[in-house]
Amino acid sequence: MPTRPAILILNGPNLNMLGVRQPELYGRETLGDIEAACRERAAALSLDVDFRQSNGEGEIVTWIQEARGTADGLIINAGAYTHTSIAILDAVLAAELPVVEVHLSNIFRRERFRRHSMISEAARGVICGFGGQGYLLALDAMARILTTDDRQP
Ligand code: CA2
Repeated sequence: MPTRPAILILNGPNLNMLGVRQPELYGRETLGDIEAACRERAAALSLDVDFRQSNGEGEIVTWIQEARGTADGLIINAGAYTHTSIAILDAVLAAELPVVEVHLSNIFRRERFRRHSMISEAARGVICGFGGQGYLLALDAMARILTTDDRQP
């Protein structure tokens, strides 16, 4: 049986607090709830999912480096590092994988500093403002990217 495409889903700092604090901003779903929903959607799309969270920029960079050659696609919500991290941008560019960037909140209707993402220039697309559903939309988009011939980052 052919192996299923492997999708790495990375979550950045403080996203482990989802559903615990600030539900008015980020909703009541926990990161565990989002992971479970991703696993269900991935199974329906015949994708394998590796779902991780880290508060450390270096750890995220290392995971992205390791994804080169082991994963077929990357879905990333880098949290606040989205707006600051050249290191994560460089890692994503070097990974040469299709990337979908996700944000729970609509970063364009919040503080001005959230409107710029370092990562977007390396992403095939960006989904924001739909809460946890955004991850499922990202998986749908990734499945389509991987089933067309257009696998370039
Ligand atoms: O909207 C998103 O997904 C963000 O990536 C979330 C980040 C924020 O810095 C970005 O600008 C947009 C923050 C994640 C913090 O999540 C928390 C959840 C509950 C309680 C506290 C923080």
